[in-house]
Amino acid sequence: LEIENGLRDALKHGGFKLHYQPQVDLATGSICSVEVLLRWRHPVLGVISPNRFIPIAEETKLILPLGLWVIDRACHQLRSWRNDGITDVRVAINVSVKQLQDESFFKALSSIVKRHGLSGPDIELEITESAIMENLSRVQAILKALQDYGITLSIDDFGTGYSSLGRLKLLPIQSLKIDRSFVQDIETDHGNAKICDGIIALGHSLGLKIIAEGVETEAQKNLLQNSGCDAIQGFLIAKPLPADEVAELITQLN
Ligand code: G
Ligand code: G
Ligand code: NA
Ligand code: MN
Repeated sequence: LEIENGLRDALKHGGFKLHYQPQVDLATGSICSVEVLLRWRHPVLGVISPNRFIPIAEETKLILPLGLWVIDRACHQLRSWRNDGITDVRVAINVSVKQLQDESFFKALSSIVKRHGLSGPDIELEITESAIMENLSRVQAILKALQDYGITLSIDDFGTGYSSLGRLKLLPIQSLKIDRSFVQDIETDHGNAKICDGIIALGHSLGLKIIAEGVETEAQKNLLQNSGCDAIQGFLIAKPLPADEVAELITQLN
């Protein structure tokens, strides 16, 4: 309850911040997208991870206004970067399945995007594999609407859920993000290296782009690149950073 009240208060009084973690296209070496990650410091409890407060926001439906706040601020930031001449990045925003199930979501999202002078293809949404697979029939229509609007969809934490090939093929998605747990020790764990290879081959056979999360070393990057992975994200490039710091990095690399 302390967290719930804290969330309500932070929504009202501007207690949240966004950080941005770059995703690098391995073919060009430049930053193609930045993942938007919510940050919150509770006035008494201190910094609380989204892993802890997002589930509470979902249970209490606070995820609906909070999710729209994230989309609005991320679009505002992207607009500001565009105005400063950073034209070649997109934002990847995490969404909860609770947001996708909300009937007013698409209209709210598209009006925010438009208000900032952006369009669907400027935005990527990330949704976890388990969330999407457990609610497949309930989210088909919204996913289709998002795709028609030009928004691309990524499956986050891929490999940790239970996607059948048949269901994966039916989803209007454009990319898979290999979960960090498979990437972490690919240099030493032969099994995990095989899993990464398998996800890359599977994804490519379905016409999907593959992003590896949690890449921390040059050796991991090289292994992934040799396996045909399209993009990487992780501490090797940068940790999640405040907007001004990520802009500096984009200017350097792109
Ligand atoms: O990098 P970090 O520890 O902040 O991320 C923890 C988890 O919280 C990740 O799984 C990430 O996808 C999730 N997360 C971060 N920001 C958001 C957000 O704005 N909305 C949702 N739904 N999840 C988020
Ligand atoms: O669930 P999701 O993949 O969105 O979680 C993102 C989380 O992973 C964030 O907490 C972020 O800080 C963390 N993260 C991002 N890159 C790395 C990395 O290279 N190594 C580790 N250990 N964590 C990372
Ligand atoms: Na994510
Ligand atoms: Mn992830």
